[in-house]
Amino acid sequence: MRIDRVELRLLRLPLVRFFETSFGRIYERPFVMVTVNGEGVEGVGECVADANPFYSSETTRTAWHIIAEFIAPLVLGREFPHPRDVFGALRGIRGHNMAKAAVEMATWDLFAKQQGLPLCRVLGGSNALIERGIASGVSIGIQDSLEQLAERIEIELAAGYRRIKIKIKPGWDLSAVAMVRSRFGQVPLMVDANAAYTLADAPHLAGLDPFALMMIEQPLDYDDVQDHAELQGRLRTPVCLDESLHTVKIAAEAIRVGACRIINIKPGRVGGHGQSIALHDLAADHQIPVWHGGMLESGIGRAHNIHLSTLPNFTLPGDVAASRRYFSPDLIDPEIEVRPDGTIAVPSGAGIGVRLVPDRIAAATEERIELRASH
Ligand code: OSB
Ligand code: MG
Repeated sequence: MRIDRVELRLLRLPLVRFFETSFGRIYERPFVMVTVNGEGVEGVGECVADANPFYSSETTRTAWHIIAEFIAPLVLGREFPHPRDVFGALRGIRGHNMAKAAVEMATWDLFAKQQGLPLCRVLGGSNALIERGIASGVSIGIQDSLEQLAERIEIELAAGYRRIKIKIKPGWDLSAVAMVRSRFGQVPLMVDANAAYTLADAPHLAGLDPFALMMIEQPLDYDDVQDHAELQGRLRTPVCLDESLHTVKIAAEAIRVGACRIINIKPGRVGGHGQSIALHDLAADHQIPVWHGGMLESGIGRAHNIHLSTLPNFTLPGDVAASRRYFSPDLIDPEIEVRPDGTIAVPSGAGIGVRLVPDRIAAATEERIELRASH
């Protein structure tokens, strides 16, 4: 596989509804779309960095800079035997996993298209999950009132989703969970704090234990492992790590010290599909279940996530949901839909297997650059 061209587009799409986490409320999603071309075939990827550095240190602007100035020169004109070799070729660049992932994932799409295979087959998806489809859950942001939260949950359960995740922060935690349990009974439920607490809150967080949550996601600092291990020792609720696990090595450390019993995998956070497969396999070796996280992706990133979610240790429903919860219209047609049984079909065409709509991409594009191999 030889990469001859890299195109970057800065796109902006309005969200169907605002999304609020412990670090703030957003109404639109800017992101970088990456297209790579090689030997007449094209692959696409989506950079999940947002406008602000609140989830992680990367932003759409840092990703643009790092891809254009540092990543593209390392991949252009170069021959890669396999897309799993791309991440290693970028090892001289410290961090910037979201920027790396966007390019790396585009090369997987390109490679799968060259092979004429759906991406899930190239990634190592299990036949059972490819045939059944992936189990879908929803992530519901912080709302203005418990009544509005109840309305949202009602709509999502009616659509078939297999588990509810609610975002929490100090002041919007125990009361929200208590409301969900009293209105919706034993629905599969988890919470995500996006690093809003400290170890001093352990007694407060233990107040969640009686609600039998599937897990609490990233309660403590975004790069912490040790305090999470301490916290897990004081909670019955399983701790799941998201933000903290930005490398496979840190995930190994987290497993060793007992900082998490469940792992959220987002390819953007770890540097792409290759690192996600490594993290998936590490977790499987330790009997740690994984699920696929979401970053409010457009149909491009969403399709990538669906394919990755077919690996066999993705045994819990992910945050990979229907397009229409986020963007209307999305950049792809047909859009990604959830079926009444709460599963999403795996696209069967070559590569990510979804059709991009050029007019919609053009209309959402604010900036565009093209980089080519010089030899
Ligand atoms: O922590 O999982 C998270 C969205 C943006 C940034 C971080 C997170 C999220 C979500 C949304 O929870 C998941 C989705 O629906 O795409
Ligand atoms: Mg999270």
